[in-house]
Amino acid sequence: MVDIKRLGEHVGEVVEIRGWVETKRTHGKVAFLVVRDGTGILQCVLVKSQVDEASWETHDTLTQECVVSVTGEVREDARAPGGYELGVEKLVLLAPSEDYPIQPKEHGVDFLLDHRHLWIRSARQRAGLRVRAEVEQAVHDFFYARDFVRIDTPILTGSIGEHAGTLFKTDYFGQDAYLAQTGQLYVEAACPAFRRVYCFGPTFRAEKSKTRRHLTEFWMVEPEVAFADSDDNMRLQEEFVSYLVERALERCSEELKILERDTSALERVRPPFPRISYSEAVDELQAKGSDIQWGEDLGAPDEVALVEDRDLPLFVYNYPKEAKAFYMKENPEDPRTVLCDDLLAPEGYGEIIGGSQREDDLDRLRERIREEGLPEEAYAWYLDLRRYGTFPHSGFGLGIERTVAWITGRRHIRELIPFPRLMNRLYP
Ligand code: NSS
Repeated sequence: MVDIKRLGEHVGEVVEIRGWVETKRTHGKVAFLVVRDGTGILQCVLVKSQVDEASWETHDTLTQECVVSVTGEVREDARAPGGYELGVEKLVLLAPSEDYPIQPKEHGVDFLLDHRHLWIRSARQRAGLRVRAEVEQAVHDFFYARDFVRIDTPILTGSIGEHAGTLFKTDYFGQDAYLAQTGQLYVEAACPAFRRVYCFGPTFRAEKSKTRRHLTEFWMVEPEVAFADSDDNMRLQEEFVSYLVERALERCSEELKILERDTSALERVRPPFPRISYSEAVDELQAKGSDIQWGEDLGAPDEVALVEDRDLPLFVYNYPKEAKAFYMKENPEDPRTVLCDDLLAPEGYGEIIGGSQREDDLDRLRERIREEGLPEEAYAWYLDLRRYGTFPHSGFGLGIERTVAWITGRRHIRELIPFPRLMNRLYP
């Protein structure tokens, strides 16, 4: 048995492939099957006079998504998808598939999400998920090449990582535990051990919003670097994002074509990215007619308005303290603000990264924990990091689904995770 992807190495040979039937067309004594084996799709041509009777009879019974074994000669054919076709000699049905629910017609999105376990076989879903897998691989390659050590952080935690409002709480042998909103506090602890670290895993937020940008379970990559300030942090972000885009362009051109992504905008994504301060952003938004007031966090429409005339991702830095998390370092030049940044993707995709320099002063950090009303006991270990050899450090979190939605040009991030978890969806 050979992979469809490798057929180029077998031109002129008789090979067997196994896979799922996508379509079948019969014109009198000739039939065309399109078979998918997970590595590619292949057109298989059956001529009644050239196959045994059993094979021809079998072809008659084939339905969408049944599994077949097809044996035949590999022929080069520029018009065929993938560039090759199979001149069938033998066809065997390996498993039936009756009344496949997803038909080649328009289905409502709820129906498709209810059938997500089958929907992921469809061409566009496959393309999106393959880009995701490439981007994930690129994440590891990027950090590995730069001497980062990967740290796997816990999913069950006792301290709140971001904000109390979106916690999934569970009982941990009589104690409260939370599903991790972030791995950040733990990569900060690993920083003095390895200097450059990152974690990459699922994170959880009980988001009560049903937007196209929110999942309750999403994957986040979070690097943390010792002796890096907020500027260094933004430089790492622009290099990182440019690399992810470049890798997708380089290795997923077929998939981006299937998704009808206009890649010209992506090709321009190179460092440096423009930067504006939060205060400048507020001025810009007010000039555009928004009623945002200094101090408020930017909403999704604000983010869209800021990027609409720009074709590169945009950094907005140094937000007001009250709009951001407790661990961010106060800006010495304007204590109303913190040393942080959000990276907004172009084309209306909004925030894909949140990052900051961390508060490294023990007393200030303790004060912030108190101000936020967080339980200090749960952060004793985190405060220890400032007690025993504190150091300036910065890091950020990039949301994989939002990033891949932007790269693939898909509107809704739920399509870029194999099995999305949304406020009203735990099935399948
Ligand atoms: O809340 S963040 O802005 N930042 C953090 O969690 C920090 N602890 C990261 C760090 O500095 N190590 O989230 C970071 C990114 C954000 O920009 C989005 O791209 C993504 O995580 N994110 C989400 N994606 C999908 N769904 C939801 N609900 C979501 N929330 C954040």
